[in-house]
Amino acid sequence: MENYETNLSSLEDAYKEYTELCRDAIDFVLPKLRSAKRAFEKNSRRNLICSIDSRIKTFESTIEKCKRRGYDISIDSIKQNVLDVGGIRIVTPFRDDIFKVVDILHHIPGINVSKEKDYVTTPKDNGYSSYHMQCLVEVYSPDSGGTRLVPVEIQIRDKGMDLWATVEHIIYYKNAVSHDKVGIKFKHIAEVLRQFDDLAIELRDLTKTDEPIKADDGSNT
Ligand code: 0O2
Repeated sequence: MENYETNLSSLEDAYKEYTELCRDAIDFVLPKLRSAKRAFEKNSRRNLICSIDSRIKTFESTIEKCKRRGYDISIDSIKQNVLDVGGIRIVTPFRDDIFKVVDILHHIPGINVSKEKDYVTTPKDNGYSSYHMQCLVEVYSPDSGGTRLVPVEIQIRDKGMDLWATVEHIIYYKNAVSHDKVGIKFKHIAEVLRQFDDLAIELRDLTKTDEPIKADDGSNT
C-alpha cells in the first residue's frame, strides 16, 4: 500500500511537469484563435465564437480516465493515451459555425491536426454532439533540443450542444450506474436542441444576419 502511494506521488510529480508543456501548447493556440475571431467579426455582423475556454485535466481525472479505458497507469501511458490533458473548448452561436472554426484551425501554422471526430454530423448514440480535433502543437522545449509536439484536444460545439454536454456531464456521463430513463430523456433533449439549431440557422438566413459588411456600410462603425 505504502509502495502504491509512493508510486502515485512520484507519478503526480511527473504529471505536473508534463502539464506545464500542455499549458505552453494551449498558450500557443489561444492568441491565434482570438485573432481569427477578431478577423471574422471585423467583416461580419455577428460573432463567430461565443467563448473560448481552456483547462488542464486534473491528475485525478486523468487517472480515472486511464482506469475507465484500461490504460496503464504510468507517465508514458498518459502521454501516449490521454490526449486531452490539455483541452480547449470553443462555443459558437450556430451549428454551421463549428465547421468554419474547424477550417480556420486547419490553416493555422504550428497546429497539426492529427485526428478528428465529427459528433456534429453524427452524434453519439446518447445524443452527445461536438466536434473533436486532436492537435499536435509545436512547443519550444530546450530539453529536446528545439521544438516538441504536444497534444491538445480542441472541442468545438454550439451553445445548445454545450448546454446539453454540461448538464449531462454533471448528471450522467460518468455515472457507474446508468438509468435507462435518464438516458432516454437526455437523448430526447438532444433532439429538441437539434431542432432549435436548425430553426436558428433558418431564421438567421431569413433575416440575412450572416451577410458580410459591405465597404460603404456604416453599420459597423
Ligand atoms: P472529462 O471529465 O470531460 O475530461 P477517442 O475515443 O479517445 O479516440 P474522442 O471520442 O474524441 O476520441 O474522445 P473521448 O475521450 O471519448 O472524449 C473526450 C471528451 O469529450 C471527454 O473527456 C468529455 O469531456 C467529452 N465527451 C465525450 N463523450 C461525452 C458524452 O457522452 N457526454 C459528455 N458530457 N461529454 C462527453 P473525458 O476525459 O471522458 O471527461
